[in-house]
Amino acid sequence: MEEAPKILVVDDSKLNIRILKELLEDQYRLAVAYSGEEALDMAVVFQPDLILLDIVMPGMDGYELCGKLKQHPVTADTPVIFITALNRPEDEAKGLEFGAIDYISKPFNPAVVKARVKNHIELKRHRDFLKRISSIDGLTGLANRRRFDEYFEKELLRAVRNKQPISLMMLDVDHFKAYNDHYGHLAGDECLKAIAGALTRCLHRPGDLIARYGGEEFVCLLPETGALGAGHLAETMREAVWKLNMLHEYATNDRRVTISIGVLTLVPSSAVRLEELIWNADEMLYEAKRAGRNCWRQ
Ligand code: GH3
Ligand code: MG
Ligand code: MG
Ligand code: MG
Repeated sequence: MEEAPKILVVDDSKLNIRILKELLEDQYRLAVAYSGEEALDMAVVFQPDLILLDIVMPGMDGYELCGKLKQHPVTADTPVIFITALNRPEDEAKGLEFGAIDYISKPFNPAVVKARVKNHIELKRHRDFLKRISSIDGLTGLANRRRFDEYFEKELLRAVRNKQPISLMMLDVDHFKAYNDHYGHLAGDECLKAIAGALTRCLHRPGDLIARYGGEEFVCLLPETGALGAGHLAETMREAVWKLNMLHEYATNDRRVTISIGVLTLVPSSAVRLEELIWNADEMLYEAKRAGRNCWRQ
């Protein structure tokens, strides 16, 4: 069963909180905060699907809090609904300008509040879903190239800042055209899924990312990993695919499905460009292909 959506209710009045709690607690998981300052910390930890926000509070008011939430990477996409006694149009306009998705004036009608909350949470879930699938490769379930490029860009900057090495691997299935030609495209797809699974099981560090880069090519990014570690992992991955023991009668060498890997390690300078690194890792992959496939080069 799907877990109930989470709502953070922010209001300095205990009475208001109690009313909203009674209205919503049977359908949602609720957290409450009595001030803007408290809400800011809580929103980051609790990660609600929606925030119901009062405006007039001592200390940080609702507008200011809303602006801060919209600037924080964790809460920027969390919908905020103002629920407030301020009922002039200019208050409402200001609330919406601060990034709120909706504005409800008190006294409110409970059924209307419930309906608006429900609609906004559905929209949020739909947005989350679209965001998730836009970064995933449909066949293998790995990250796709878009996600990889985004991550790579970020990690490259971090490596430059921290003067840490970073390693990049390009992995390509050997003689895959022959595999498709002889076993059919569907079998080819199954083969790619099995390889994706085997490669994923080789990774154990949270910062490592493997993605499907295109067709039968995968790419792997290893932050804070030097040449030795990357070489070890390349060998582990090569072996993992070999051990899948998938018959490939038309492979020139081993009669099973294998991969070749190009490995690149560097401590990047700020001048380095992503395309250049991919190109260099590709060169290493080409070396591995020339050396007979089912091997890695760095
Ligand atoms: P090499 O060992 O030099 O890498 O040879 P190769 O045959 O693997 O390389 P080539 O680039 O000639 O062929 C890649 C093949 O991968 C061609 C294409 O039909 C197949 N392919 C690419 N994407 C998919 C896919 O999503 N599913 C399936 N089944 N096949 C794919
Ligand atoms: Mg108040
Ligand atoms: Mg290829
Ligand atoms: Mg290939």
